[in-house]
Amino acid sequence: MKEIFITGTGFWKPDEIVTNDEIVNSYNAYVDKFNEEFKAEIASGQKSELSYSSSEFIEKASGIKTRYILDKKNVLDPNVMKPTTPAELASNQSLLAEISIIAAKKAMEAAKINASEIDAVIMGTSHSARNYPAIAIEVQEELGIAGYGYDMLVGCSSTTFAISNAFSDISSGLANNVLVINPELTSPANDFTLRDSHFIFGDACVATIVQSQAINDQSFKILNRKLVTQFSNNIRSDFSYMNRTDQLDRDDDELLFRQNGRSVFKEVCPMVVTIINQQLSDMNIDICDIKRLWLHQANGNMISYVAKKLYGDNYDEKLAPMILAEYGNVASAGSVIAFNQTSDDFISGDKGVICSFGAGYSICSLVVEKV
Ligand code: CO8
Repeated sequence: MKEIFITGTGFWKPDEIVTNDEIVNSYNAYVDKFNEEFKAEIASGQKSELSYSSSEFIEKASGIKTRYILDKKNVLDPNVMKPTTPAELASNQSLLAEISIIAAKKAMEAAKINASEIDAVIMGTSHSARNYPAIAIEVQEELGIAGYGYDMLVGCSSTTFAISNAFSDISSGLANNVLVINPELTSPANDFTLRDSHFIFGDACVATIVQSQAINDQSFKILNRKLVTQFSNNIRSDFSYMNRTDQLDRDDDELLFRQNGRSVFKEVCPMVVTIINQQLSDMNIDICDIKRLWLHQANGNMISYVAKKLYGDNYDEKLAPMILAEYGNVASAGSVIAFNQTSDDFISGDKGVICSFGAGYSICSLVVEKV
């Protein structure tokens, strides 16, 4: 069995940070505008009056304090409430490719590897900019990488599933060195006029180099992978090429991200605990020997639920970092950005778990060890 390593990671985030107060003020201005505009419909019961959002609720319910968003001005404008993005045309570089290239260059620099040494590019994301040609192939061409590239969609587990695919491609002999890219532009898919989810997401992109050799002393060996999916409609995005033919005539906004957040919380957290426990038990590893859990960054209460069940109620918060306080939920990029930000203190032999969970449902847990 080949040994396979994560040898470097890098990430991109937008320049502008948006605080809870800023996003709440914008939402509440939208509420005032809506309630005034639809006063008659609200009075006759045809429409429901909207209620204010609050920073206190957001921080308590999610742990999120800020997020980085692509086009702050338009997202916060109560008359717009969405970002504007450059046109995706054959003549332009795709925005997903552009941010992937920035993250990829940082990952390649961290791994000390050149494009000419990479054999494949795998792009995983919860929303792609187009059906084809693959963003991975565009990035491959732009960076001058030989071999092959492909895109895959696995919701919030797209990053870890893509790393797992890189592992499989390397262990089967298809490739030696793989670039995994995970652009997560969530803001175009987020309905900023929805009170229960307007605050959740941030934009980001992460890139990971997966190799058949630990070429630097920053590398982490991937010891084990565990992947589980279970169908659920509790997180859905219905945006599809079939919207034009399904005769439902739904507005764009109705096709965006929707979730039953409380059910997701209740159903997914116990699954994650069971999966990590099973995985560690199969490997004969005690949880005390896991120095850090880099968990999916959707909600701080979910992270502490999982960490408490695994480590015990009085666990040290450093064991399960919450980068979501600064970045928000950056979909599948979250667990690997947490790994990127909080793995510098690992010494040879230290072990950690990178675990994503969310839409699908999809869960992927990777046990890694510092070389
Ligand atoms: N301000 C003030 N009050 C609010 C607000 C608000 N903004 N929103 C809701 N409330 C109120 C509700 O009306 C309710 O009031 P009442 O009790 O009087 O009925 C009360 O607060 C409680 O509401 P909830 O039960 O909805 O609140 P929760 O405590 O469950 O918190 C969360 C809501 C934060 C959404 C929480 O349920 C959660 O995070 N769940 C997990 C969700 C999750 O992990 N989802 C996965 C996300 S999907 C993903 O990660 C990738 C998807 C792809 C990217 C998508 C791009 C757009």
